[in-house]
Amino acid sequence: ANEALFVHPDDLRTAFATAMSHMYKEEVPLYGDLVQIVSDVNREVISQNSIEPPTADRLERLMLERHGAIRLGTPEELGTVRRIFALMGMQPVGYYDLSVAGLPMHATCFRPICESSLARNPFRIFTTLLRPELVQSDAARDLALRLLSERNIFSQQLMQMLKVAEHQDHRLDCQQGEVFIREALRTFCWAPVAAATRTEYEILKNEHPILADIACFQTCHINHLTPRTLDIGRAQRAMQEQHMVVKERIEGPPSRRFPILLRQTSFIALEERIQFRAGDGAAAAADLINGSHKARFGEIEERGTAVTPAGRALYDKLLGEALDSAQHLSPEGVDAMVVEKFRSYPDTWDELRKGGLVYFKYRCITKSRHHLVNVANIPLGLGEGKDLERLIDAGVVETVPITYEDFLPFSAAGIFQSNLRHGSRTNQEPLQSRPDLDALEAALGRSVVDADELYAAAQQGSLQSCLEMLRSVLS
Ligand code: OOG
Ligand code: NI
Repeated sequence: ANEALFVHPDDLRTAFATAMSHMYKEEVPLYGDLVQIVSDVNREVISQNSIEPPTADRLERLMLERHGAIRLGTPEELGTVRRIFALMGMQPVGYYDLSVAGLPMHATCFRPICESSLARNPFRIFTTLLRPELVQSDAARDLALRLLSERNIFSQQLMQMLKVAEHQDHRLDCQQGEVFIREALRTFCWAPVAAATRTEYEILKNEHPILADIACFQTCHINHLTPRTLDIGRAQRAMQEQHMVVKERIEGPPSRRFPILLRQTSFIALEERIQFRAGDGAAAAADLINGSHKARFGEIEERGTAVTPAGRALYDKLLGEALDSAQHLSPEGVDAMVVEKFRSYPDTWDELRKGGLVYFKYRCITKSRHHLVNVANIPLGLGEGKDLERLIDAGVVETVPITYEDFLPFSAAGIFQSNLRHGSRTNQEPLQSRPDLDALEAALGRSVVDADELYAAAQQGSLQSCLEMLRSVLS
């Protein structure tokens, strides 16, 4: 085969993400409005704050950047989805136990992991998998499993392309790439004719609304696509001005001078028309029965710096304390409590970095030997520890925050909850359960990547090349 004919996985991912965004705009026009709001806000922020966006990421990446979410029913579905995303350079990163929030599911995030791919397009898909063992009613569980066993969400041509790619060192040429994207979109599109009857749908929905969404349809529809905003407060106000029904609170940390992790909010899932299969006993079996379903919503997010395990422990502690003491408060009361508690989360770059709370990259910005030796007084035999602080103080080495590329399980749970109708078991009542990483990895057919290891390696790698650079200038 001619090497030059193969599409680079980064390009395949961008083509797929773009096609997905077009499809979702057609399906949910309000998503198009959201993208417009976010791009207007981003432009304003950039023009008001100087040319550079207030993030380490380039504007080009920012405009492309989206994450989406899908909900899968079976381990086999997850296994195939893993193969689909692998061709686009996306790997499963992290394990999210959603049972802590009363959801019978666990999740991972498919995303690129190497720095150059992340810089080109960090497209991510938050992917949940049903855990039938956490469904309490035997009848509902059996019904869900039967419906899932009867569906096939992957077209033959898609399966064919996966095989072809796997015989070509996991690559596709342009023409194959086009077929692949077209067929992959079918898996994630909206199919408003349910594979269930109204009664079956109701049984699942009464058990847990998420169960009806997972098991009653012939596709695993993408349920949102999220653009990244530079100012979530401003974007949220713009959403309200356009009369979108917006979730009551922004999830995640409060607004800060040095943003960490991610803040998210959404417009509430739309009530959409669907059709149910007529029951077997119905007179005219071909007739479809009108109904409606709520699953798809629009979300925006603001991303900050990735935090170390110590930074994460502090985040979890403060958020936990805030939510515990705010249990009976209004959404505004909860926000005020979160702001109050987070006063003890350092918010200067120096404290965050020296306290080992965030991940960042070292960048050498002086390459002149004269400057290093005579102006910055850097010793010729450069060591690591103290010298590094001196290099930073002298402006020879600069530190750049590393963007958080992942998700937050409690924010995800908050997003889920606000999109489920208020029903019996939906209000954060924890299920009796434990995480089950082994089961998720067995379904994937591989292990999940540890996000912390990626951030730590990026930080360490930048330190190494920075020191090598300085040593070579000084030698
Ligand atoms: C996924 C919700 C989680 C996020 O951004 O945390 C999520 C879902 O509703 O399927 O997308
Ligand atoms: Ni999301």
